[in-house]
Amino acid sequence: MRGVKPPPTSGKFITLEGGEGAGKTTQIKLLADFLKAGGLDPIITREPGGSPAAEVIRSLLVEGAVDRWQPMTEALLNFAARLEHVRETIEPALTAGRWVLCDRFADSTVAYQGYGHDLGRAAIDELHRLVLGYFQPDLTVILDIPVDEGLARTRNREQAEGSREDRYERMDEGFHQRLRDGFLDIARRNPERCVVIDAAQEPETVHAEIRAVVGQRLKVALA
Ligand code: T5A
Repeated sequence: MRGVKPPPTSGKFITLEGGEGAGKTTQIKLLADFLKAGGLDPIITREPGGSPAAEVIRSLLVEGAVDRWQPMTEALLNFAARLEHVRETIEPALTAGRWVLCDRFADSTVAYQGYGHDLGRAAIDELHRLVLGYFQPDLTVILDIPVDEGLARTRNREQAEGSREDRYERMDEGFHQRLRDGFLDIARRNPERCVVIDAAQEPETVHAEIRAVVGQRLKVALA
């Protein structure tokens, strides 16, 4: 599959990216509801995970200590899960003409393992080409929020739900700042694919900006 370009599709592939607590899950649901109201039938999916085999790999990744794996092992596991996810879930949906809304994709490996864990962008890009060729989203929305605000949101949610901290939330502030800078760098390097949105705003304001960007970038008239 190396170097193979994706098949022609009529569906659209949109990814939402950002650091911890940026609001991706919240915004994907709002976008899906909006698209459904407009007559589309989008699927919502997520990474790591999104297909039966990829969910098995997710359980290895999201459980346990943050230093359970070498950073390169983590990158390899994320790409192994991603290959399953793309082949089993994303490509079939796109080929069937459906829109795919994905909570995190390959930019998260660039940001977390490449920038956060210092593997470097080039190593992750090389891995991407090896595993997925030139397959990329049609549009990537990067939800940008100051580190302390994003972490405060996730901690409030955990207190409200009584859930435990995500393993990456335990990393130091320098790590989270590298993530934020990494996502902004990805956006600068890929202006045709990526749009940065200020995620510190009210959820409805963020949603309205995402709707506008989807309409403009994908050249679709959305009610
Ligand atoms: N990872 C992933 C890698 O290291 N490498 C990779 O290649 C990939 C793909 C996945 C972890 O794996 C790492 C990154 C992650 O650490 P996960 O469990 O899937 O972990 O969790 P996350 O993707 O980090 O998602 P979260 O659920 O933690 O955050 P979201 O989805 O960005 O935020 P959301 O919508 O759940 O909102 C968080 C809280 O804030 C509130 C919400 O109600 C919620 O309580 N909120 C707002 N509050 C105020 N104003 C707004 N605008 C708000 N929007 C949301």
